[in-house]
Amino acid sequence: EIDEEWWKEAVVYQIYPRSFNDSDGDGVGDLPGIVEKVEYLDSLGVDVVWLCPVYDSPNADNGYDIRDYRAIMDEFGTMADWETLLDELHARDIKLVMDLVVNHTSDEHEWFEKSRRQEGKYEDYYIWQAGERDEPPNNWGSFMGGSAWTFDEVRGAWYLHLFDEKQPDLNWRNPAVRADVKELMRWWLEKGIDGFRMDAVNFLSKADGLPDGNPDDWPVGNEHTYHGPRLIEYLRELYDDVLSEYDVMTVAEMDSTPVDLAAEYLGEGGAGLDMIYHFEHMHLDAGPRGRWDPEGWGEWSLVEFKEVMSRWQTGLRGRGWNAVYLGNHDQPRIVSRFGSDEYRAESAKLLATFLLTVGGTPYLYQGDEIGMTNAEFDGLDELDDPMTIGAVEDLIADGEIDSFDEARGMVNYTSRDHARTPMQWDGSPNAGFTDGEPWFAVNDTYPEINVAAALEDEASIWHHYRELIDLRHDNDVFVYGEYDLLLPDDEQVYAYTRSLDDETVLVVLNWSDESTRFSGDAVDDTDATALVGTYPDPPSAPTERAFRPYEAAVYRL
Ligand code: TEU
Repeated sequence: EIDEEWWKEAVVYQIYPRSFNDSDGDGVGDLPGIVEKVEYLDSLGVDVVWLCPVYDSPNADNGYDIRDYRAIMDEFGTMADWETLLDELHARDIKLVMDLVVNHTSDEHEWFEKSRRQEGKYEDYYIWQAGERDEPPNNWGSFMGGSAWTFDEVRGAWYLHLFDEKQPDLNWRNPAVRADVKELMRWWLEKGIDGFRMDAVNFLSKADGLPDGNPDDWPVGNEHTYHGPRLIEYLRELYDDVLSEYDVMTVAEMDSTPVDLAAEYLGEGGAGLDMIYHFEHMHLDAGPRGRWDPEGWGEWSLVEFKEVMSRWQTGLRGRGWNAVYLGNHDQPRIVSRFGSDEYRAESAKLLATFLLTVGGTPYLYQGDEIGMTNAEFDGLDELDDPMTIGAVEDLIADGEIDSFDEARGMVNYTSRDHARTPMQWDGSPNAGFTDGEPWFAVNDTYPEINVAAALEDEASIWHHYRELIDLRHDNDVFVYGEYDLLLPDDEQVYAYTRSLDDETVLVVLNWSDESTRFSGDAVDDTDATALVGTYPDPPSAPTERAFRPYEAAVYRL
């Protein structure tokens, strides 16, 4: 028995507001700019928008460092603009999910200002440690490079920041912190939002005693900060005291979550979360020492990818619901990573076919619907992302590399900045993103890769997304059907069926740049009909002839 829920049937579209659409010519995307594009989102057919942080912030991490949870960032507009956006989305039956960033605040948040001055109840709002100013409390490293500890001159003590030094970690052991978080969640829910994407929540509970971490890990100490002893209790408290009262969706970002642990976090029988972003497929192509290893990045195998995805598809059966994504604002572009720039259109359509036919709620990231690709960065001065910059600076400081040049390949493969170049709306200067000077350079592919061109071409990636979204909306088998992997050891073909009641669909993806046949011994395709294909003339039956490079097709059996 499957419980039907609106968020299981939804297609989610993620917006990174800074890079989406600028309405006032200051070079920064903004809320009125998104309002201008609501019609566009509706025409694509998405059901939910996940909006990355739009709160007041000094922008040490593009809004993931929040100064005031109840105010809108000046560059993005006003609360009235945000309300207009909510209304315009709701008028078209599109829901709005907000980013909830409560592992940390900005160091400019009022709570931190009071905490460093040890004012009243705020004294223990963050993770403070006494000690000498030249000896951090332990060896933990920050995601943004350097130590995870900064000595605060005002308080004369160290504070923990797993991310930038301007992102101090909140002390979740303190019930007053949890009460304040619950209050701000309720404040937004009462405004009528439809859910939260919960940022970095696997870090909320730190290990007792703050022990040193394995010095060879990245970041050092992560085994003591991921999935800490009280995490389930904290999540459950948010659910019991707030979330359970609203018909909203939650999706928690949780790096390094094995599927069995995910099952404990999901659902009313668990910690109450609806969905989790796991990262197992994000780790496949990292070097031996993680994402910022300048050696060995970029290698991954389809067999392993299928094993990971299938383990989650079947592992949550009856226990939870998947969130399916290939990219977001923290990852490189999906075509350049999991597809091929050379076979850009073909591979982008294959990736779309996968995202929209596999089990779980699909999350699309802005620009993927037109097949945007990675940019080319020639030096640190061309980058914005504090994580990439911190990683390269650490490699140089540790003597592992001498200069940016030795990290160039890695950066141009994996930097978070590839996802943050402005959205390419048309072929006019700055891709129609802004009339001013863009805050971040537009990818120079825009004369060819842009929304206007994609809308005009019936055979474009965009129209393929549109077709698949319709197909999913019209056929429950793509939402609720059981997933079964075929040919697990095939190095080129990813094929699976989805079955619901007496209906079975088959998805065949030639995930390679060479033609190959689908050896369909496992399925009976005598009555197969092609529903969607990525080339103009899909094989009429899956075994009829070879699949061309990156060719994908969906069949009803
Ligand atoms: O990302 C969290 C994050 O960086 C880790 O979960 C992940 O382990 C890392 O990306 C591995 O490469 C969220 C936001 O999505 C990100 O943009 C923010 O910078 C970060 O939190 C801090 O708020």
